[in-house]
Amino acid sequence: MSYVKPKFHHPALKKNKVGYVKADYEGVISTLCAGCGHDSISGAIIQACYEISLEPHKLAKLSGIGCSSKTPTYFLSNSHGFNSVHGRMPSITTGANMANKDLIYLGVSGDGDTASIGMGQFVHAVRRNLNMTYIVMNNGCYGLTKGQDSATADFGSISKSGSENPYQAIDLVGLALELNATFVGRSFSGDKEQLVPMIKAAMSHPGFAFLDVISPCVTFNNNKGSTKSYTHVRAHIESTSLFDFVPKEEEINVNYNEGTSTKVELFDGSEIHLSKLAPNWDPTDRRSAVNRLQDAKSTGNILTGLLYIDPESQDFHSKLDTSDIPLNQLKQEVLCPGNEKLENINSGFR
Ligand SMILES: Cc1ncc(C[n+]2csc(CCOP(=O)(O)OP(=O)(O)O)c2C)c(N)n1
Ligand code: SF4
Repeated sequence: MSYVKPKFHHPALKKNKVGYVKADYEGVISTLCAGCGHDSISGAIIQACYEISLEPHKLAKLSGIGCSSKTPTYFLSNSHGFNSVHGRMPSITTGANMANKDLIYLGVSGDGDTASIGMGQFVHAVRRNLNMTYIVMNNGCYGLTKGQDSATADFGSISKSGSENPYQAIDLVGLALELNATFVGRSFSGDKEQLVPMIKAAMSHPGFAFLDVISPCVTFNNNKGSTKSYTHVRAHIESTSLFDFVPKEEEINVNYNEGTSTKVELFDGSEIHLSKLAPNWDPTDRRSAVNRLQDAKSTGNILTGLLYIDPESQDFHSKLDTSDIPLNQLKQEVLCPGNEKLENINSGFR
C-alpha cells in the first residue's frame, strides 16, 4: 500500500490567499488507529493553516516520540520537519528558533513525551517564552507502547486492564499558568469548531502558546471508567467561551450576547473575540484563569477554551536581542568583526 496521496486537485477547489487548496496542507496517509483523536487534531492543524493562508515553507513542525509525535508526517508535507528524540522536542525547537526567527514553529508532543521524560525541557521552553505553538495530544496514556498510564492520567481513572490509577495527575494547563506561559488553552479533538480558531490564534501569538488537547486513544484508553474516553470527555466538557480568531481585515462571525463579549488584540493586528460563558473570568488575568480552572476541577469538569493570554507578550528573541537575519544568511563581514575589533575585545581580557 502507498501512503502517499495523489497530487491531483479538481480545478474548481477553493484556493486561499496564497493560492493553495486545503489538500496542499495535507501529509501522507495516517497509519494511526482508525478513530484516534490525534488524527482529528492533524485535521484541525491542516484546516487552520489553510484558513490563515500560511505558506507551507514558512512553517517548521517538530515532535518527540509517540503516536502523537508521528502526526507531523500526516500534515503539511511541504513544511520543514524534525522528528526528534523522546521528550527532546523543546530543545530542538529552541535551537532552530534561535537560528531563524523567520519561521513559525509548531511543536507536537504527547502527554508521555511532555509530562514525564520531557518535563524538564517543557518547563524551560515555557519560562523562556519561546516563540512557538506547543500542542500536547493528551490521551492520558502511552499509546505507542501499548497504553500504560501517563502522568496526566486522572487519579482514580480506570485503565483498559481494570486497574485504578493511584497517583494524582499533572495538569499541564495549570503548570503552564504557574510558569507564566503567555497563551494557555485547552481543547478536545472532537471539537473542531473550537480547536481550529484556537490553533490559528496560537500560531499568531508572539511567544509560547500552549494547547493541551484531550485526544482519546481508542485502542488503549477509551474504556468505561477512563476519564480520557470520548464518552467521559463529552459528558464533562465545560467551555470558557465561544471563540473566534479574526485575522486582520476579516469579518467577525461569532454572535455575541451583550455584556459578555471580549476582544483581545494581537500584535499583528488580528483579534481574538470571545463570548464568555463563564462569569468572573477575564482571559487577560492569570489569577482569574487559575481560579476558573480550579472551579471546573472541583466539579469534575474539563475546562476547555482559551484560558489565558498576555497581549503584551515579549518572546525569547526580544529578551536576548538576537539577530533579525537568520544565521545561515549572515555574510562573513557581519560574522567576522575584523582583526582590529577582535584585538580590542581580547585586550579587555588581558
Ligand atoms: C528514551 C526513550 N524512552 C522510552 C521510549 C519508549 N516510548 C516510546 S513512545 C513512549 C510514550 C508515548 O506516549 P505519549 O507521549 O503520551 O504519546 P502517545 O503515543 O500516547 O501519543 C515511550 C515511553 C523511547 N522511545 N525512548
Ligand atoms: S494506540 Fe492509541 S494513541 Fe496510538 S494511534 Fe492507536 S488510538 Fe491513537
